[in-house]
Amino acid sequence: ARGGPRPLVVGAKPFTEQYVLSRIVAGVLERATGLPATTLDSLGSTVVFDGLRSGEIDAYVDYVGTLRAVILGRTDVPRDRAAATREVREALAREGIAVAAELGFENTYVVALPRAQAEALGLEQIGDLARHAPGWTVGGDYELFHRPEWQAVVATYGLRFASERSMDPSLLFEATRSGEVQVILGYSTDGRLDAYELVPLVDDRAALPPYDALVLAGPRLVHEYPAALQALQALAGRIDAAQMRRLNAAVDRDGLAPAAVAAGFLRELDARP
Ligand code: PBE
Repeated sequence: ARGGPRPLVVGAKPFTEQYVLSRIVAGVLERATGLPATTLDSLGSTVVFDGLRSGEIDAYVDYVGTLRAVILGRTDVPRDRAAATREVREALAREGIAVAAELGFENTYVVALPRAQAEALGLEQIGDLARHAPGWTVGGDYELFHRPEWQAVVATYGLRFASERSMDPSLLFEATRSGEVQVILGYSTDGRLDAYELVPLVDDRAALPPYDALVLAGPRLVHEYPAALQALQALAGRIDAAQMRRLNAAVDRDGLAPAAVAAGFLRELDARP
């Protein structure tokens, strides 16, 4: 049998940002513990959280609104951003999970469509879609249409689409070009919104919660590797939305590997501690 402790495991949901951030977190953990850290990709929100809670996964990045909706089952939209984060922190602490760092950006769902179409029809706010929705197909990732946030958007703005199409989030953008879908629920930190000339509609009635990104640490890090937890704290406030969009674009637009983008980020972090 092989001796020594098992490698640390960092989880990732199935989209670019998660691939990049998991490799950043893994890099920090390796340096702080001397243990190898592997990444486990393409897990759904519930699966990755359960893995963290049970100790199969040691860390991953999740978002305040997601944790509130999917994990705590809260469907109301919090008024106060800091209070929402605090509420999530406290609930996680009761499960033996620590928030190691608030990264400094949010990644919210954005309702977006081709700019030319939005301008031609005079669409600016999500509610402006109500008239067109019955003739349109909306695209989203594999979780969206089962999530309470989608129910909230649909109910708040009275939207009834002709159909809903789930797909890999990396295909959503091309689907607006091919005409397979007319509207998407993309991610606000996606590096391709501009390149595909998509315009986000304003959530003027605040149907969506805040989605601030948190690095979560599981029981094993909390109890056995306090130095690792401390090392992750160095990531607090180090990635704003513009930076995250650049990291995502380096993968999705420029074709770099997530591991290479993560390594570049860590080198820069070292250069300006
Ligand atoms: N989000 C937007 C999703 C995907 C991107 C952060 C709300 C989530 O992972 O929960």
